[in-house]
Amino acid sequence: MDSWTGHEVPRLPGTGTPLALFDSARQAVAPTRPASPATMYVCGITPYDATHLGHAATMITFDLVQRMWRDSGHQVKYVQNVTDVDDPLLERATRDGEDWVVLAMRETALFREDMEALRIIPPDHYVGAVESIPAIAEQIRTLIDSGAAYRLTDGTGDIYFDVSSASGFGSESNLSRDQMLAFAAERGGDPRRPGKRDALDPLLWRGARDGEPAWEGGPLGPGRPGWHIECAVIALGLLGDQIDLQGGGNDLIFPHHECSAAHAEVLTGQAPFAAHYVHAGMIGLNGEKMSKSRGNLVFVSRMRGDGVAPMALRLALIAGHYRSDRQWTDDTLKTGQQRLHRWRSAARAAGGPGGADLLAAVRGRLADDLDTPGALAAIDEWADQALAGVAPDPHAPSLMADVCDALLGVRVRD
Ligand code: 5CA
Ligand code: ZN
Repeated sequence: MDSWTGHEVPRLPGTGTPLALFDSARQAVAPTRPASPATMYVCGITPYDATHLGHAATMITFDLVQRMWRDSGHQVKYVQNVTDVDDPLLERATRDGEDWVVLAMRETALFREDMEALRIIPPDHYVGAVESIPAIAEQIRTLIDSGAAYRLTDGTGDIYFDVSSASGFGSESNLSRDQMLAFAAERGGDPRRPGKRDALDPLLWRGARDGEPAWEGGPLGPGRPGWHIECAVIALGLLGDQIDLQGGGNDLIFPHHECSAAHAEVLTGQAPFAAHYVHAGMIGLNGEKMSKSRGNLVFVSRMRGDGVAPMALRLALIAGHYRSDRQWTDDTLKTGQQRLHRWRSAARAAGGPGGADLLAAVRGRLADDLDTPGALAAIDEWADQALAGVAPDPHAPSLMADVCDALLGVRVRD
């Protein structure tokens, strides 16, 4: 499906700093060593509601990764999916008496608008689950042929992945079996379903049910794909057998990324599927994770409609470290707005302290597992001095604006 429109990213002088990121599999910050091109897959929205600040924060996180890699001279190939058929989408459409296709199209269109407003560099491929069904069905057939998948005998036509076929199962999330069982139950899995070989086996193909959309699956029978196989197949098809980074929010560590990695590794015979599994913290409101099921959402489109500058939202969301779960409050927004105002004034100053030092500081902070609080502090300090008229290098404000634009995606020029 169509992506959104990007914008020019300024080239910065000198050489970028190699990026290190926390990898959930290794449980440590490790240098990224991207291939040529660098390959990144980020789990995108299930479009049954508008984009909220949590989605935005996660998308901004991976936008920063892309900007850091580009700054270091890497070409980046970026793929993001849209889960445009799945239980929550169908349930919402039924609840509201709406056509699920229309609902998905409308919310995806709004997401694109929000991403563009937030200056997120668009993915090279923005791919829906529905358009990927033939490829997904083919890979499920391969899994069945190799004995890694099996059909339940209860007449539903449902097909499951046998987790025992994946020798590395568990290595992405590092959880105990009890924790895995609890997360599976909480996040779309069905550990209590009878007839499975292992309670953790995830659904690959859901046989057709009355009142639900279904597609021809050839030998699979009519049905629709499960969730984890969607991301595995889209990533493998467009990015290759092993990728540099799989990303998403930390709600996807298990079962989603564990299972999609297991699918991919069994299909390709190569491990690890991703060199880095990178997870953004949850944005919460009133003490709870922002989520559609809880209904405590702050929508990006609503804030834009209220006249909030997208760049202030961006600054507000990166004021905390991407990995920390953090609460959204009125103060978070206010601080972002004040910072944007101050940075814009400073970018208009006649001069400022040396821009090269600022560039080195921001590169250094971001290269260290995207330390945005550190990067913002360096720019704040520069802005204070520029506004105080200290050390007036006349080229510094222009470089500062380019640094904000290229590395943080924050436009401070009028
Ligand atoms: N379609 C699947 C991924 S394949 C999905 O999780 N969709 S979603 O709409 O629920 O979330 C889209 C992305 O935003 C995912 O990467 C998810 O991890 C992330 N996300 C969801 N809620 C939050 C939140 N409150 N804070 C930060 N990120 C979030
Ligand atoms: Zn996904």
